[in-house]
Amino acid sequence: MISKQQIEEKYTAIFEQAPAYVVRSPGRINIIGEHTDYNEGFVLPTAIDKAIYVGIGKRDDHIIRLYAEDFKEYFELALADVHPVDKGWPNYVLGVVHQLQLRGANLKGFDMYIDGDVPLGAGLSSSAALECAVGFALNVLFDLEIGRVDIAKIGQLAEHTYAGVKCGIMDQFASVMSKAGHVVKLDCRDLSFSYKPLELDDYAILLLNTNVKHSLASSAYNDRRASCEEGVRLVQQKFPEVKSLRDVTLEMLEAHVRPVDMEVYTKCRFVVEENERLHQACDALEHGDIETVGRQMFSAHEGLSKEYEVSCPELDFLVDYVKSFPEVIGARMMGGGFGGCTINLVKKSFQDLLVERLAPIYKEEFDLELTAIKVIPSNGTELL
Ligand code: GAF
Repeated sequence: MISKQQIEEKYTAIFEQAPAYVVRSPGRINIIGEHTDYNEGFVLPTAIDKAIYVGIGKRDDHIIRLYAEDFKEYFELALADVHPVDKGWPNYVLGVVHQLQLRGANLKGFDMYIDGDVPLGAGLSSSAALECAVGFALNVLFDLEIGRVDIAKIGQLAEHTYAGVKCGIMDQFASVMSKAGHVVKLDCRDLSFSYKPLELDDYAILLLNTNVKHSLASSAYNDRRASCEEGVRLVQQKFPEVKSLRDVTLEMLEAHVRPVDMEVYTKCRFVVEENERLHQACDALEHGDIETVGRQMFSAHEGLSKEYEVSCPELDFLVDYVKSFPEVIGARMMGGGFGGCTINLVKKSFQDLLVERLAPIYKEEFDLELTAIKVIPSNGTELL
């Protein structure tokens, strides 16, 4: 946790006056429903108690000045000259500014200080958290009167245009809309949603961070999305009413995609099955049947690894290893893939022992540290 006072002090030291506002925008986990969001399916995420924090204040000119604590770096640009830059992190701010400009928002210059405790590259959506923090902060600073869901959509568009990842809406929606102690069941077609209490009895959610992010992540993500669109295009030749994989059945895939393109078929089948797994897990959660939730998580990992092919040896190793313990009832890779964290449903009393046993074995196998992260389902973006 980073306090409001810490952000205010740092901001003041850098920009020589106090910030007008401090905003906290969290990272997220997702219980199940991976790569379903951009196929208009369902997801089951929630925000966590790790967040990006920004301090923001107005300037008298039309300059944007940024400081990122993680990189100890400044960045400056005129509002009239906003464009994607080579350096990574400013793009998440500039992308949001650009989207607001496209909507005709009346922005002036501002100073922004950025800090956070969401581990970067761990698949916990630090980038979405930053986009939403920026959108939320500019909204209050310039009285833009933009609603929360629109802030999420602006963040998603920023990711498409300034980070080059054609992501779905899950991460930004979870960051902005989550409610403490609950998961959000989100229909990514019309963005209708409901909150479900996350009651896990004797179990806890434990994240295991592989501490790797393989470089093909963004391009492979966009490739998977393209495969899904190709599958839809093939089905549409027979069923023009089909809009996305959400409307597609396994029978349709079998008849109209499999004979044409086995690769596309396998990817699409994963998405259709994953959406089904989500519904079953969600029903089980509502009935307190945690074991079924866990089983669905294990089978989601199988699909993500073998069919959708977005896992990596480090993630597969962690999921395989925990399977041998009766105290771990579910585990899978989480998020886009190719690194980051696994999400595990573990008996509360067994969490520390599990990490103690697993960390040296993981180190031996990959020469990498394993980091365990205990998370608490938390509220979405807020003004501190
Ligand atoms: C990434 C994306 F940003 C999300 O939109 C989602 O597609 C996820 O990967 C996979 O479920 O986090």
